Amino acid sequence: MLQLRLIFVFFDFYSKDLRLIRSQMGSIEEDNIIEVRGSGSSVFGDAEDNTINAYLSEGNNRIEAGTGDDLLILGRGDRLVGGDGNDSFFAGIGGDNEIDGGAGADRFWIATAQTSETANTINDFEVGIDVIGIAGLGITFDRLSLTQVESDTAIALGAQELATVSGINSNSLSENDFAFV
Ligand SMILES: [Ca+2]
Ligand SMILES: [Ca+2]
Ligand SMILES: [Ca+2]
Ligand SMILES: [Ca+2]
Repeated sequence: MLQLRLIFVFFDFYSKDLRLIRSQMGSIEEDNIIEVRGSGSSVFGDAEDNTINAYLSEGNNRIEAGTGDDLLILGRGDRLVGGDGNDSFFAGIGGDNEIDGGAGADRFWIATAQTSETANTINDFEVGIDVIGIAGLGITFDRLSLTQVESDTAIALGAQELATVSGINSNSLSENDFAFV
């Protein structure tokens, strides 16, 4: 119960604009919430729809959500794998996470009302299947800059780098690959 409340407080704190996300979360049973703290842990979800909260992580954790439509709240400096299913990742304050969505239509919320201190990296973005989300910033696609950096695309808002999309040419990303709430 405490963990569930923590997540709700997290989203309330972040933005009233996240009502949609919060209402989706209301259906998640509290015994499916896994909290990740500290560093150096390996954490595994199961075949159910898990909520994994790494907001208080101190880095170097490996988190695998497994099969199911999982929801992962990112902390700082972790490796996260969504696995099969339509998974959602929510960036927190820290950033510097390395993310694999895995199979399925995954949503990478790279900004949630505020931006991470360090850009997160998306390893396996699939154009036309996965979506990059910007929540609660009140901006539209034309405010973002997409810059080719070697074989990757860096997504920035002004001077603030939000995410690196590995192995994706900046020309192959368009507004269709983004969601704004
Ligand atoms: Ca799972
Ligand atoms: Ca999954
Ligand atoms: Ca997935
Ligand atoms: Ca995917």
